[in-house]
Amino acid sequence: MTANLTTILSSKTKQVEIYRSRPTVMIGERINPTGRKKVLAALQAGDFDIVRQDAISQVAAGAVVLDVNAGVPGADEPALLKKLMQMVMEVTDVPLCIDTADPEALAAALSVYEGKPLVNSVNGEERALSAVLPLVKEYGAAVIALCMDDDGIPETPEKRLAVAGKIIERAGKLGIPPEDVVVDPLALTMGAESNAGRIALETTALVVKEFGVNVTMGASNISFGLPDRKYINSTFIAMAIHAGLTCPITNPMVSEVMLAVLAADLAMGRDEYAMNWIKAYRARNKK
Ligand code: THG
Repeated sequence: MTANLTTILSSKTKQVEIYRSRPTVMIGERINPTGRKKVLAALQAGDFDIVRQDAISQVAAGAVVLDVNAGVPGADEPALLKKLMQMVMEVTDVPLCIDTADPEALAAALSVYEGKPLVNSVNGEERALSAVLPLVKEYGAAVIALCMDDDGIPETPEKRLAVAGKIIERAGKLGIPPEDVVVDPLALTMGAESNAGRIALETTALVVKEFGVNVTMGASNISFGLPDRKYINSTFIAMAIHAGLTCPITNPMVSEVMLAVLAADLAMGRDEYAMNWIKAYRARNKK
């Protein structure tokens, strides 16, 4: 059992600490045209209001970091990502999670970011490691390590653990400390593979035990294509928090999910005197 590590992210004015005995850090998923058709249509029409609105409303709902993805087919991703990030930084003051697979877009985004962002993401493919990790080091960022490599997504938790280990080691060689590597065990849709949830949960537990690093997940992926997603997502996220998840990328505006996170934090001893639970209760009942 390794000691739990603390990952620190920051914006110009705010610092966020990710640590296993502290409240779960919600990373808002909604600014993502690849994951949301409405955002895609708005961006294609040159309408950016939805981005500002999604930034403000996710923070109001409890997100303390915002994921920003600018994957619009045919668009100039470096320029668009920079623009979306600047827009989000104008209307909120939370740290950002830069969601791109394009190293050029990543470099552009890092150059305009003020603070310490979370780079989303690097994986174990040789090409990704050599393109992304030097940028992470240069800008002093933290990075999400996806448990997949040149051979694809491993089917067993042990093999995913090995990919995480490889990425942590490569990062270390460049001077990126393990606390700045946040592992993503990969939450895939359970509608297509009924073991997807279990594998993500078991990988999470192994990664925590072996490396003590923080763990993220695109936690809503799990229910793609299934009905009544909010019940699946809220149950799964509580289980993942028990396994060691510390900073899910998810939708804080789904109250079932937010309540499950608050209740799981309480059950895990991450909510001293139940302050967060009571605060959220009062906020709900004021309306
Ligand atoms: N790991 C990491 N980053 C990620 C993911 C991950 N980033 C992208 C994604 N996965 C997480 N983001 C989302 C965003 C939206 C949804 C799920 C994950 C989602 N969208 C609804 C849908 O598709 O049905 C909403 C659709 C809509 O409004 O149009 O569920 O795994 N590191």
